[in-house]
Amino acid sequence: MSQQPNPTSTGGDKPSTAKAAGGWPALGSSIKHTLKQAGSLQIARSLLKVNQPEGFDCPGCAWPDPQDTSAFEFCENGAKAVAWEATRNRVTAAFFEQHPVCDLRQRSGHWLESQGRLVEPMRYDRVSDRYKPSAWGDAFALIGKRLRAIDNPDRAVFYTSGRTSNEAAFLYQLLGRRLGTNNFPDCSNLCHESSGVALTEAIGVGKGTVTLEDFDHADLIIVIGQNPGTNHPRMLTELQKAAKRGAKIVSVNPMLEPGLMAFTHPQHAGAMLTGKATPISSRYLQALIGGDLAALKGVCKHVLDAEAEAPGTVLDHKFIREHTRGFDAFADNVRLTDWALIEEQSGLSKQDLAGLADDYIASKRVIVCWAMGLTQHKHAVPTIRMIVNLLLLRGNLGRAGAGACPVRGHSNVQGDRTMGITEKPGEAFLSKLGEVFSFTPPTRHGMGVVHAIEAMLQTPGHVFIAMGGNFAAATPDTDRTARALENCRLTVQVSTKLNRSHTVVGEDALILPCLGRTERDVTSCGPQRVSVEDSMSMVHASEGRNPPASETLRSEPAIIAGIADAVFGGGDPIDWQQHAGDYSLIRDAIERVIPGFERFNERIEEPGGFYLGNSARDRAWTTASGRAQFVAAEIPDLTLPADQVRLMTLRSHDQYNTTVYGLNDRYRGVKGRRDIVFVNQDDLAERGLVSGDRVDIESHYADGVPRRVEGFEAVAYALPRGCAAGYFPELNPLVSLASRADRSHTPTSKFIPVTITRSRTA
Ligand SMILES: Nc1nc2c(c(=O)[nH]1)N[C@H]1C(S)=C(S)[C@@H](COP(=O)(O)OP(=O)(O)OC[C@H]3O[C@@H](n4cnc5c(=O)[nH]c(N)nc54)[C@H](O)[C@@H]3O)O[C@H]1N2
Ligand SMILES: Nc1nc2c(c(=O)[nH]1)N[C@H]1C(S)=C(S)[C@@H](COP(=O)(O)OP(=O)(O)OC[C@H]3O[C@@H](n4cnc5c(=O)[nH]c(N)nc54)[C@H](O)[C@@H]3O)O[C@H]1N2
Ligand SMILES: [Mo]
Repeated sequence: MSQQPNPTSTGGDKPSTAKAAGGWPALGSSIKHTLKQAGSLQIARSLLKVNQPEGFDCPGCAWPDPQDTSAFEFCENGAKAVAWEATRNRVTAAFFEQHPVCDLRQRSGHWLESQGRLVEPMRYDRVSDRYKPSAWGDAFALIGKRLRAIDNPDRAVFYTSGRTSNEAAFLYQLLGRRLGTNNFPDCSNLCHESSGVALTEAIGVGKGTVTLEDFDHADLIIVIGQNPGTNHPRMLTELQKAAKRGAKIVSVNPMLEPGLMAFTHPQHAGAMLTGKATPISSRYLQALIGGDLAALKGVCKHVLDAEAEAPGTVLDHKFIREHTRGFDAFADNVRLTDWALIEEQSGLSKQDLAGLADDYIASKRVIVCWAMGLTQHKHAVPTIRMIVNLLLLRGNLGRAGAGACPVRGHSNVQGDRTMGITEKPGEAFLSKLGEVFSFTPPTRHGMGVVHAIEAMLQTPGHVFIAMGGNFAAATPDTDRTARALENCRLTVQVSTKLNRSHTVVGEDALILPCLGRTERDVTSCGPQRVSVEDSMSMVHASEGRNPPASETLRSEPAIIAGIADAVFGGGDPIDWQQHAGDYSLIRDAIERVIPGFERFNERIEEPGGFYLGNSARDRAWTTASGRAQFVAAEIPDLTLPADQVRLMTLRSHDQYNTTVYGLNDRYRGVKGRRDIVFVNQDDLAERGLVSGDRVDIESHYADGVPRRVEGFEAVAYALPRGCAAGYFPELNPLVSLASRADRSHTPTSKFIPVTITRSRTA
């Protein structure tokens, strides 16, 4: 189904109120949030410091900052993230006295986080089923004891979420490897892992190849499987600028996302006063969920057909010859693929795909952006490789205004990987690390998220430490993951706010409260700052300005050093406390271990930071063949049994991952609830249901284990037949741990076969 940008729902009566993204309502709502959460003066001051050379990096998304940082380089959802951290509410020892864990377990994620900032270390007491205060020293001693007692270092699991700074991440991986394990599952495993795997195979580097400047030069920007209006609002500025100067923007998404259709810039008073929105997408292709591989292959087929009709005028033959391998096999495979199959499996007509192919051929410079709509699928890796195939056909890699742009999620998820937070570290990295710190790091690969959950399920006695995040809620198969955590000898959560993971405890459990990104971090050596890397490989400094939520809080590096001293007994050749006292020493070590960080301490002084570089951008292909690699991929058959539909789990406009700010999803027209499922109207009718009915949702996997959620409200929505959508994390209980993207092992959170039936509980 192809849609002209017409922001009304075609699927039903309910959320047909889709509006242009941005504008006054966006600004109004961020300010409301801000005032509700914190002292308004402090927040106003904080917001002025977001993404400024002298301020802190926005703890929201990983979209880069423009070089000319105007006074307000923040967006509605960035403002929410800042305000959420700066709340005046506190979770004190008295709170835990009042609320046993069995009570906390009954509360919603929204309620838990709304209680405010964690202020002191707490240890779980099984007898009273309550968290009780623990001195920092006692908490570290317990972790040290448990880590020393494990019979094998691979029984330790070090999870990382993507807000952790480069400095903390580097120290954290050093701790784990010094202990002897590469068990570093991280939120990347749940997020852009498929992009990393696909890009590394195809172009030798697992990161995006474009910089922000490229958006000023692109003639065509394809946004596929991403909802920037909600999740990367500052990207809309680039899309709007591009649209205004005549570049084409094509969206491929099963859901008609208002934020991809039109945009009003909240910082441009003119547009806001007149209410004039800039149309964004010039073409909107409503593919089937998981239909992107077929769709992209169809576009490639058109491009190859056009070349056959006018040889030498469409493909970049010189580029293909000099820079790539595998073209002939790829092209043969595409030619042999049937249009009927492409149309059936993508849900798009040959004509729709020809339109996109014509845009592609007419454009000199093309950028393709994507996010979770592609990565969290069984066929994610070949799908992303098909994006690269398409780009390679006309040399759209390593050229100004063109390239691959996986848009990252967490503000430092990319930096954490660069720092070595990975279960599969490279040999060069390990040997440098060993050389610089005089020890022998383990070379055995460790476990990513799903493998760690399986191991913890199977073998009791692991020690699980989480540097941020909300492991229990963000992972699939909620019940099994809970059992895996409960099987642990010790679970440790380093957190800023209370969340579901604190209610799922191992035999012993600790909550260690830490400073947030927005807060001042002063050690005995003076004020410290940290660094982060954005989605486009820019590394820059971040320095918190707000007073800490409590004097008791420690920084992440201080907590890591405390654990290290407790494990290694203080006599370790690595001086952990010294590093945690002076982050410039950590940066010196990073410079010695990781290429690209030469003169690190000096260069983060530069306003805007520095570019880490990307070999593929320079057309240096560090693949096995030394060339960029085309690959053929067969279109999978995604047909479901007649009674099933395919469900994707999404973010609302009022959440940051498992952090739920509020119960509205403004652009999609939803108010006051999250227990809903969006379904095509005809699919509802076929089941004797109408919008507003209560339904139960059950997923279906080969293991036959019943996984269901009950009493959700069905909402008719403009989705293709056979496609449904609902919110993450409420629907995570439906995702089987065994259902993963091929090769990247990313849980297939947007590829869930379900039946939707009238609720038994209604
Ligand atoms: N405000 C806010 N900002 C965020 C976050 C947040 O929760 N809140 N999270 C951060 C993180 S960690 C991440 S990873 C990013 C996530 O950013 P997104 O990837 O934009 O997030 P999702 O809500 O998961 O939305 C995925 C989009 O993909 C579409 N989609 C789903 N399946 C398919 C498919 O098969 N094909 C196609 N073509 N499209 C599909 C959905 O309709 C939806 O529009 O955002 C980051 N920024
Ligand atoms: N079904 C489904 N599941 C998904 C997804 C999906 O689209 N669908 N998306 C996946 C994706 S893309 C991601 S990235 C993961 C996210 O998974 P996580 O990164 O594990 O989860 P978050 O919700 O971002 O973590 C929120 C918690 O982090 C803590 N926190 C916040 N700031 C800080 C800080 O500065 N330091 C520390 N130490 N802690 C802090 C707070 O206590 C807060 O409660 O979820 C994944 N899970
Ligand atoms: Mo993410």
